Amino acid sequence: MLGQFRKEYVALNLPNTIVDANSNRGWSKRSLWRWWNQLSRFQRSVVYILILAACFAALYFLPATHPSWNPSNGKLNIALDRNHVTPPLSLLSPKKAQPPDNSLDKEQPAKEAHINNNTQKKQPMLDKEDLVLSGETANNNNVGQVHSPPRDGVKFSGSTNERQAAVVAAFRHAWKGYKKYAWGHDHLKPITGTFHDWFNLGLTIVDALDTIYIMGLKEEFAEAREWVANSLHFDGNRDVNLFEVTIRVLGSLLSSYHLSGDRMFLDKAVDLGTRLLPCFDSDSGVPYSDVNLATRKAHSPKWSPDSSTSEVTTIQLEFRDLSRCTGDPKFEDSAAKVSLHVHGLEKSEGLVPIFINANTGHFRSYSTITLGARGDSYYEYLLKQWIQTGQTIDYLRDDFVEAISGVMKHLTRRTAQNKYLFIGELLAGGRDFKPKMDHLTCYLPGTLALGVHNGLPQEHMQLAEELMTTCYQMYAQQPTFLAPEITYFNIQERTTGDMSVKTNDAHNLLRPEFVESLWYMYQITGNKTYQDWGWQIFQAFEKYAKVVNGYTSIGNVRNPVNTRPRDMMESFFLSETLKYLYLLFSDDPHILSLDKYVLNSEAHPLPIYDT
Ligand code: DMJ
Repeated sequence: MLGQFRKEYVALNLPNTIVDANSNRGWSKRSLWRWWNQLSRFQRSVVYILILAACFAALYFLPATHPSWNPSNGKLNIALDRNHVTPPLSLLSPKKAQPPDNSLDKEQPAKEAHINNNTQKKQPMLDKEDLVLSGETANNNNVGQVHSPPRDGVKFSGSTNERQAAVVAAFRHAWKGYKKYAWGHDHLKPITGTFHDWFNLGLTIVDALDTIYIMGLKEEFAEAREWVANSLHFDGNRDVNLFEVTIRVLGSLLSSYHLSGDRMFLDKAVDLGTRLLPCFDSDSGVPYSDVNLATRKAHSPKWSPDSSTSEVTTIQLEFRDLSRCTGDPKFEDSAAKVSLHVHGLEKSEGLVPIFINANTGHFRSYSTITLGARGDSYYEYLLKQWIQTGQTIDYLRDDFVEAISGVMKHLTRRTAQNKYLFIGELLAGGRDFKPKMDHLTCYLPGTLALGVHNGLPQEHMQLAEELMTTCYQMYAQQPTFLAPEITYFNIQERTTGDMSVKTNDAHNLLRPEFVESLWYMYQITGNKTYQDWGWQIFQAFEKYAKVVNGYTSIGNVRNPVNTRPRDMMESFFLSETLKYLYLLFSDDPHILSLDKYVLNSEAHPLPIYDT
């Protein structure tokens, strides 16, 4: 029996016997028929079974976009592969995006005239080899594509000069203190050698991940990765702020995924993103500010019925990227709708009030207009979303350009003495002008330069350069060479001094905005003065903020002999301030190319897509 079976098996080895590949001669129909007749019934049954099995295997393994047999209803289906779900780009098609009566289309020709023709629609973005596209390569857009980073990660050389090495040493010093006294907690309190928890998410570790990666600190990256993989959990019964957790945690996880190629970071990002989604379940789609990650219940801030405008409009880069990495459109859908909604609201020459109600979807009347706290990154994400999507969503660019015209017209003034240009605030729905500028506003010159780099009006660059001088003066005029949180400007004629600082505003939180702008300006202009300014500021941090166990925010920048240390090192010092300084001092001007990456509001680089 065994012998018979062996013989039959050999006789059924069709591919080798039917076609002689070398001679390219096949069997004739007759010989095939003769061969068939010589088979026993058993042998024929085996052939039938093999053919049937081959058919089933083909049906099973064919890509799901191909017609498939549905045994339950006996019909042919066209199934959608999960990796090929159409992302919500149709939602953002500029024509659909603009409500007819508020359409900017009418103004398009005038606006287009402001755009640099030579640089419009730049295309370099991510090189094809930088991206491994799973699924079919699509035509000219990202519909149906899922982006994956290079498997071995992006390569960085580590520090190449003394200034960079000094920044790395500062990072290590901060990291050492954090490890010793606050490991796994949100923030280090370096004076008392304790910690501070805000969301219980190990914020400093997570926020610093990509800085560590870019600096080439392998050991630190390994220990941080290990903590994220094993100890970062999102099921704690605690409210978190949607915006803060999105820019610091989601942004960093995604960035770390893109840079390192380590899928674990994406898995964590998906878990977190899913838990944040209930924020969008409001009547208007404008998100509530807070959510409990365990119960997934979202609500407005405890202190107000409204969300901050900058917060609800500074989550789109991250949620879009999460969709592009997973092929699941729900994240991008939810967040992009918010931008579209805000686009449709009435504004005053592109400028927005700082509060918006999640249920009604309306701005709070008479609230302040500012490029500082609660307003700032609304403008930043208009531009950066436009860049992230390959300059394909016109309304984002148009709203940005309109807003900057509004800023120039309504918010800028000059000091009486030295004619420094600054950006003030409008109170009571625009009735009163306040000559006050938050340090936060110093992000704007960098963002303007980024816009010009992408073809926006040259006059934005003049505004950027003037604001750089003013922001620099905000540092240089203090005896500590550190800027206060808020500066007031003197616009009355026949007065002396350009700026003043109130006691309650004299603190410095180790914020990044000015060094962020220095990096953009240096990258885009090549002017080394910006590097030198950054070096002066870095030295001031070394002198007045460095303590035995890390770096501390200080309470008074006006008094070098008593800076009143506040015993707090926020995660953005490692995530942003030190990262931007490190990038600023790089010998390689394209260490992080502005044509490949767009940095989120917390300095986490995300890829630029082509749509
Ligand atoms: C950071 O968390 C982000 O840059 C945010 O957009 C504004 N404030 C801080 C840093 O100052």
